[in-house]
Amino acid sequence: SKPPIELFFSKPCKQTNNNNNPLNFPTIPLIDLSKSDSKHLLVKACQEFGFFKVINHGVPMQFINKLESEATKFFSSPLSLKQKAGPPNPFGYGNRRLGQNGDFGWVEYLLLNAKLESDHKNPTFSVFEENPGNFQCIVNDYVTAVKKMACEILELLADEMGLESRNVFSKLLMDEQSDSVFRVNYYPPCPELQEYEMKGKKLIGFGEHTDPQIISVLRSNNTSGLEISLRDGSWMSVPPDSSSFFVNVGDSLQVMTNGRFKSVKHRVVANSSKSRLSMIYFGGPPLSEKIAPLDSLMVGEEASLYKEFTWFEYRKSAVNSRLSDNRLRLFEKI
Ligand code: GA4
Repeated sequence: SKPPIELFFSKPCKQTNNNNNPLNFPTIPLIDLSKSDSKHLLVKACQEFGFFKVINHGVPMQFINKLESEATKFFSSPLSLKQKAGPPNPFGYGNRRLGQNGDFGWVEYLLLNAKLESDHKNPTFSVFEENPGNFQCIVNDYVTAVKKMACEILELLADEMGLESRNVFSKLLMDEQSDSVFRVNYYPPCPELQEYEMKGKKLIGFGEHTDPQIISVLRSNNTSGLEISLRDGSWMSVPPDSSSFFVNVGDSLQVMTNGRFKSVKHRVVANSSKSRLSMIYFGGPPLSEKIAPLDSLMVGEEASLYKEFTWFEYRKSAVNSRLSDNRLRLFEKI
């Protein structure tokens, strides 16, 4: 059954408009990883936005391009073939349905385990007919490089904050048991979009949410669509840049920093003429890991803002939630 298109429209909402207020208009923090003074800016970006753009990231363009072209090939193949790689429970191909609780988006996707095993029998990969192992290798190369960058960022953050050791965050991603996910999203153009012309409404590709993990690293082609929610509740459109990465703080990092860093609410809106392709690495801890504010970060009598929980509990609660739910609220101390 095909869900009606009305389900994909957002309610009318406030948009940030830089013409109104050119002086106060916030810009997305830019982090140059090749510069030694980026640490301070990184911490500031995580506190103020929970979001930033990274250049000189060190991920070889060749890995990015290979993955982009394989993914594009996959999404342009017949639906019947793509469906052989689905449904995504928990991993595989998904179409319009997001999660298990009735969320929809104008999007197709591949959800993969980011664990780098050479499991060529993985049913998701068997649809890459001529050579399933090849796709696995391309994903492995890309994920390995992006994970390395994510760890570098997490180490710079720990360092700048003067934490007990610079790998307090990165060791969770490096752990063999790390519960990390990799996702490729394909947002097809929606020609009906103009027909609908619902004033103030937008066609939602991926509805508003925060990411539950520690850190998310996104790369997209040059089609716009990503928006982040600012403190005043307005939506700011993120200009796409295919040669850079965009990073956001996840709920778990917000908890581990006792709320100093903010997980950013974000969403993707559809485009009427161009397709958008994005690939996101979600760095998560092992399932048994206790997620709690780091001791070395608490000052004086500072108390934890959160009840104690493991990543297993948080992930379970996330899987049972709707996309737009405030998942952290359940774990906040009153
Ligand atoms: C959002 C971040 C990641 O894409 C994801 C998503 C997950 C899914 O697609 O299965 C969820 C969503 C995400 C949070 C709430 C639940 C679970 C869809 C959904 C409605 C893979 C993740 O870890 O959480």
